[in-house]
Amino acid sequence: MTLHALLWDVDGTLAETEAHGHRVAFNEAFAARGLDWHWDEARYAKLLAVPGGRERLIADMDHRDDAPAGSRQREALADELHALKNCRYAALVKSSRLPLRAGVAELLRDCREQGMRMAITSVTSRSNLAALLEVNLGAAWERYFAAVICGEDVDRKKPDPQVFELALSKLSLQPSQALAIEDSPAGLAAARAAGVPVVVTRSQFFADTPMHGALACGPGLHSSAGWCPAPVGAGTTARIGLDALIEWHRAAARSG
Ligand code: XBP
Ligand code: MG
Repeated sequence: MTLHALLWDVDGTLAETEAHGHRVAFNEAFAARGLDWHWDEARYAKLLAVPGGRERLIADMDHRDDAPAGSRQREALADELHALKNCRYAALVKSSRLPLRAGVAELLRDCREQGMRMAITSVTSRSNLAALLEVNLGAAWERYFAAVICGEDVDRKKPDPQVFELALSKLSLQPSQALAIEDSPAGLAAARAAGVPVVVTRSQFFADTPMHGALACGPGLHSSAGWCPAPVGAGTTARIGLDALIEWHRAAARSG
């Protein structure tokens, strides 16, 4: 089975956006709304089990005595905080504090040079994605991608497979013709539930999390060191390029 497209996750995969991006912006939103709430990195690491910023806010309120009592009021507050957070996040991104992860620009370049189609398969809000990619890839960032699927496009977020199913349908591909690049257990589960093979680049908050069922898993695309399985033919300093992804994909297709 030949590889026809790479499906890119955003938060944690294209860039380390959580600790110094979304988390900081959530805290700024709490302060702007006059709430004495603060998510430190330890609390945020736990909350990241819930994909989607709005959903994360509601999950946190379930554990707070000072959150609104009714579910309608909680949802209204979550909407308000989420909108504030996304504005703050865009401002943080525009101040260029969130670069692409090492090795990402090179893999994007491989794909463009070799005619490999790419899509975005993220459950983040479209405005967050646009802010991040405009700063890092330029105003014409959408030209990199044959499909862009975000949180607004789906009813159910990861680990539900919907984001991947939608991307495959837009690309007119079978799941086994694509390869997802993910950093989180929810992303891995979502892609696998859609039948899409997955390569995992570990991010800050999922550095030690078990990633069962990934074709390959490693600390980052910038180096072959620490990858399991090791990419065929690569020295330990060579980056993970499109050739390595194609080889992992081919080996998995061969073994059935
Ligand atoms: C990761 C997420 C997102 C972000 C916050 O998305 O769970 O919810 O943390 O973004 P992915 P929003 O890894 O699929 O890119 O606040 O816009 O939901
Ligand atoms: Mg992610």
